[in-house]
Formats: sequence, structure tokens, C-alpha cells
Amino acid sequence: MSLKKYQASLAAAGVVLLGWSGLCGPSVAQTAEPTRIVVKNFMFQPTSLTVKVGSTVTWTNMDEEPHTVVSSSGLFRSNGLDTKDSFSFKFDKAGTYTFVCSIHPQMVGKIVVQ
Ligand SMILES: [Cu+2]
Repeated sequence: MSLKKYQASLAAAGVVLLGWSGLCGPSVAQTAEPTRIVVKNFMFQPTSLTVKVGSTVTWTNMDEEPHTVVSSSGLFRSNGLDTKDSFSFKFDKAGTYTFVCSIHPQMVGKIVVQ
């Protein structure tokens, strides 16, 4: 393909993309993967979350009870989270990371970083 043709096809693709974003509006911003875990009813929801390397995961406590987020390997540890408090951790390496609430050890969850 010649450079001119290549540029023309890029321009055409751009028009298509602009058309799409015009149609879809703000929904374009929703392509980011969810990296949030809600702590509710003494459970991490979702219990298992898969994210890309470099993602920051945020836990938010929506219970009336305090909870914590503690990595089984000791990689991260939140303070006690009161209602609506959040804790974030950035995962720079691929792997499987399990965590618990240190106050309620039956509360377990898992982050899979790919
Ligand atoms: Cu707890």
C-alpha cells in the first residue's frame, strides 16, 4: 500500500471512530476495566478480580463494620477501613494475590494480575 493510500485509510478509520464516539458519547470512557472491590455484608465483591499489570485496585468498605485488606503474602496491608473508607494498591507484577480481612478471617478474596 502506498503511503498516500495508507494515510487515506487512516483518515477514513478516523472518521468512523469519530462517528462512533459521536453516537456513543460518554460511554467511550467506560472501556476501562473495573478495578474496584466493594466490601459489603462481610464479603469482598467480587471475590475474584482479574486485572492487567499496572492496574490500581481500590477496595471500598460499604459495611457499618470496620474491615481491613491484608495480602496473604504481606505485600500490602490497609489500616482499618471505616464505612466508605477506601484502600488502593497498584499491582506491578503478574501473579495471583490472595487477601483477607484481618478482623474477619473468613473474608477472603483474590486478585489475578495478568
Ligand atoms: Cu472484616
